[in-house]
Order: sequence, then C-alpha cells, then structure tokens
Amino acid sequence: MDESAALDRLARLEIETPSWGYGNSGTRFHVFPWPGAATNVWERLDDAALVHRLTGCCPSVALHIPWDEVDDWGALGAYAAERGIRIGAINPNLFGDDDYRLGSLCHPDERVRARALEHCRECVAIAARLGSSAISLWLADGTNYPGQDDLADRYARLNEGLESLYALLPESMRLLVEYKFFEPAFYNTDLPDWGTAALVCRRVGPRAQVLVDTGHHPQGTNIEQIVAVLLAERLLGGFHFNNRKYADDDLIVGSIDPFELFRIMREIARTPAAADVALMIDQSHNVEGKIDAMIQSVVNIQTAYAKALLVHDERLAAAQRTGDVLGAHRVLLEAFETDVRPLLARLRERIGVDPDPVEAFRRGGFGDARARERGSTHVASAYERA
Ligand code: RM4
Ligand code: MN
Ligand code: MN
Repeated sequence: MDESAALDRLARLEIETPSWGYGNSGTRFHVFPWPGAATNVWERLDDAALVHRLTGCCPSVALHIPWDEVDDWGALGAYAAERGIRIGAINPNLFGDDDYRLGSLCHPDERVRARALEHCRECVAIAARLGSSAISLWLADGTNYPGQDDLADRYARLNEGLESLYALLPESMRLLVEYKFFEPAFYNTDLPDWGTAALVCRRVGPRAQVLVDTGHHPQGTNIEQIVAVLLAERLLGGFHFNNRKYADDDLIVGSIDPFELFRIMREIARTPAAADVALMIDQSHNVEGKIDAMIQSVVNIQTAYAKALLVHDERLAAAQRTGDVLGAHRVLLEAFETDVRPLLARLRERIGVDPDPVEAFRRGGFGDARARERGSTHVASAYERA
C-alpha cells in the first residue's frame, strides 16, 4: 500500500482506552500510589479525554461496573460528551464479590447464577442508557482442584448463562466473550481458550463474538493465527491489548514483543472485515504513570498498524506462491523494519496533534496539574479495592 493510502487507513484507526487503566493498581504484594492518579470515574473520564486530545484516535472509553457506577448515568454520558469522548464497552464484574468464590454464571448454586445474570441485566441497561454497543464479558469462573466441581456440568451452566445473557441484548448490542487460560482459578478456567469462546459464541448467536486479550494465552501461543482464524469465521469481536512476559502481566502493549504486535496488526490490516473489530486496551500500570503509559500504548498500536499497512502484499503473495520461504519472510521484515515515525508525524499533523503525544503529555504539565488538583493524598481506587 502506498503512503497516502496508508495515511487514510491510519486516520480511521480508533483505539478504546479502559477507565480502570487510569487509576492506581498493583500486584497482590503492593499498590504504589501515583501522584494525581484518577480516583473516581469522573477523573478517569477526564484522563481518557486527555488521551484522546493528545492522540486524536481514542474517542471512547470502556467502563467496568460497579467500579465506575454512578447514580446518574445521564450526567456521566453528558460529562463524557462535553469532553469529546463517548462510552464504549461496558464490562460487567463477575469476580469482585464474596458470592463468587465458586464462580458466577457457572456457580453450582442456582441463586448465585441468577445473581450474576441480574448484574449482567443491569449492565445491559447501563449500556443502552449510555449508547454503548458492546457488553464485554470476562468470566473469572473456574476451579482450583481436580474434582472440585463437574467440568461438564460447568460447561452446561456456562452455555445456559451466556444464552440467558444474550437474550437480554437489544439488537444494537454485541456480546464480546473473553477467554483466559488461568487465573484467578488455577486448575480449570471455564472459558479457557479461543476455541471454547468461539463454540459458545456460535451457539448463542451472531452478535456474540470472541474477545482476544493478548495477555491471556500460554507462553508461545501464536496469537496472530488465532486472529486470522477468528476473522475468517467472522467470530472476532474485539481485542484487549496489553503485553506480557510471563502471565497476565498487563504491561504496555508492544513493550515486550513489538514484532508480535506487528504480526497481529498485519492480520487486522489485510482483512476488510476487521473494520468492525473493537480495538481496546486492557492494562494496569503498577510502577509507572498512568496517562503517558496509555498514550505510549496507543502510539505502539499505531506504529505496528502503520508497519502492517506497508507490507507489500503482491511481492509477499508471489514469494509464497513460488515457495520462496526466506523471500516471503523478508517481505514481512522489510515492513516491520521500516521507520514509520515520519509517516505517523504526517498523520498527526493532519489531525492536529503533536507528532510525539507522549512528549506532549510530559511537556504539557498535565501530570503536575493533576497531582496538585487531585491532591497527593492517596485514595484507594475502585480497582485496588476490588
Ligand atoms: C482480567 C481480564 C478482564 C479485565 C480484568 C480487570 O484479567 O483481562 O478483561 O476486565 O482483568
Ligand atoms: Mn482483558
Ligand atoms: Mn487480563
């Protein structure tokens, strides 16, 4: 693709940021407070709006319920709109409650399953109220010991629960089904992989699609192949971008393995149907500032996408056809090794943002202003309380 076509495609790229990425978060060992980190949903929206202002490509923010719960949803929607952003995916929380010790939609007790479904119903109503078109569901359900529960029964409950949830969705809403191979459960997870997620989506209906969180696979998994297959089956609904070295580390996307991010974005870039896929970030920043980490993540996704758009498709196809293994590989490398900073600078000039949005944040005094205005007193955020 030539540069001007690539610029047009880049200008259409939208990335959703997560409200929970703006607050303090930590490991199970400690939470290090960051001066001025957002402590409530209004501040989280302010930060998401700032990220959009500095990058020009993050017009929506995902909410997690009840972490972002307010009394007046109309006021929250208006607050976002005044700041030039909108509410994206609504994430039900089916893990942060004592009732969910043995699961939520897969819990052995019917009353807990009903309670979990009731929470999903509230989330659908919130999404409808805020004009959001996606419920993004991550089930923490699973067991810790062989024999703890019946795996087949749990699978049946999973399907029943998701069917009931799907039935609650208005026509305008999609259900994004996230999988994760372990954690918090250590023996089985009820939605452990993309195959299981795809099976349940197929069963419940066409507006149920798989969400690929890039940190939710065993070491060495070929994520771009999962993406290619799900796209071919029209079953890819969205991403939770982040990076990992060992487990579900939630590090800045592209920080550990930019080549993997490039390979994933290549599948997105070459597939027209990928236009409907929701590109969302799911990160928690433990030892770094929240806002510049988010901006760096956005920039890394744009960088990978720009490189992916520059892959020379005809030469690649020719090399593949003739069995030129190394030649084909080198066509990919050529794009990956291209310095796309000038191209991205042109894009940013075109949309009126700084060529280096991370620097713009750091120079702009936004962090200091937040530390001053929000006070340095550490208030536990919803994320760390959970
Ligand atoms: C999970 C998963 C979910 C996210 C929570 C906070 O590991 O990635 O998407 O909502 O963390
Ligand atoms: Mn996730
Ligand atoms: Mn995760």
